[in-house]
Amino acid sequence: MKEKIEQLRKKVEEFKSETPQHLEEFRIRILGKKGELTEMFDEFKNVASEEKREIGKLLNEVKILVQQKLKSQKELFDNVETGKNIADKTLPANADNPGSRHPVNLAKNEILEIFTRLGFTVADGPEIEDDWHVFSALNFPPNHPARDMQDTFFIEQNPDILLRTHTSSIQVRTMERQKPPIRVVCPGRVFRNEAISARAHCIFHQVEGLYIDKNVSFADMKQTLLYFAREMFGENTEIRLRPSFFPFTEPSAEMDVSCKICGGKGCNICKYTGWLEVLGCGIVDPNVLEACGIDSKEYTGYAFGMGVERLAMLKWQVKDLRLYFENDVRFLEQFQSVI
Ligand code: 2NL
Repeated sequence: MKEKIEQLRKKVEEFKSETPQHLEEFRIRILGKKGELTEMFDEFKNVASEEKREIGKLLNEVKILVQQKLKSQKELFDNVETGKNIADKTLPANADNPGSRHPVNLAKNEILEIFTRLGFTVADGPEIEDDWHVFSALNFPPNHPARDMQDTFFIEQNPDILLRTHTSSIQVRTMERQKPPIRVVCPGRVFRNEAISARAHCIFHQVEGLYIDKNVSFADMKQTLLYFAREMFGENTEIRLRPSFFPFTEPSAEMDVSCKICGGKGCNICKYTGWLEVLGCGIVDPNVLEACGIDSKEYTGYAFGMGVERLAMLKWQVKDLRLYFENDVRFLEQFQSVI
């Protein structure tokens, strides 16, 4: 009897459950009606009275050991399930919940992938910038409203140090550093001193693009952006360009894509116009090229810029921009299946 108890003790000590079901089977095998320990307690009746004290003690010890084991193994599963895996840091991650990429990142990656397929490279730059790279080099007149405290975040009231309001500053740095031909896309966070609403946020993401070479035309830009629109929103997508104004491009345009929700018939997403505005673009103003050390008589170029949150809203029909900033897992986990 003593030997049987000892064998059971070893078995219990060595036991490690792989799944909650496995743990329950273990419990039944030991403590169930016909369980190994239950049967030993039954046999206890037949133990000689001089041995009862010793055997009884051993049996009770094993019973406590089994209960402790069941409790600690159950805790492990509970912790894994609730994500606070505090009991055993060496356990493998819970493969059922590997997390998901943020939709803004998914949209950004897709935009960058489309342009890199066309030969664009990706460039990066600082979020804290100076007036030159954000405004002056980009042909903003001295009294342009974007330079106002109301629109731009300045650092310690210093009018020369600010948070970039667009990623064009990366392109300015690229032009200063590199000779044409230049083909870059510049993703990044940008900052604007705006009230937060369903359509605007003070921090958001942009991707801008720049192409400079000899004889680059408006038609080149149009065809590249048509390719982009069809890759991003589907092969039947149509585009239209409306005249617009930016200080850094001339001529400038805004690009709409045909609404894929209603197929152009009109719905509440496109506000019954059949078109969705997705980006701004234009031919780089010669003043900008000259400011960045590029001969505007030899070279021309086009540029474009888009808000990543806005494209992500259109792609997945999200009506409120704030969802992209709140990080509510009930929203984020809906993007699990998107690569
Ligand atoms: C918009 C419009 C645009 C650009 C960005 C650019 C950059 C350089 C020179 C010229 Cl370095 N242009 N960028 C051009 C046109 C439009 O963005 O609505 N973005 C969200």
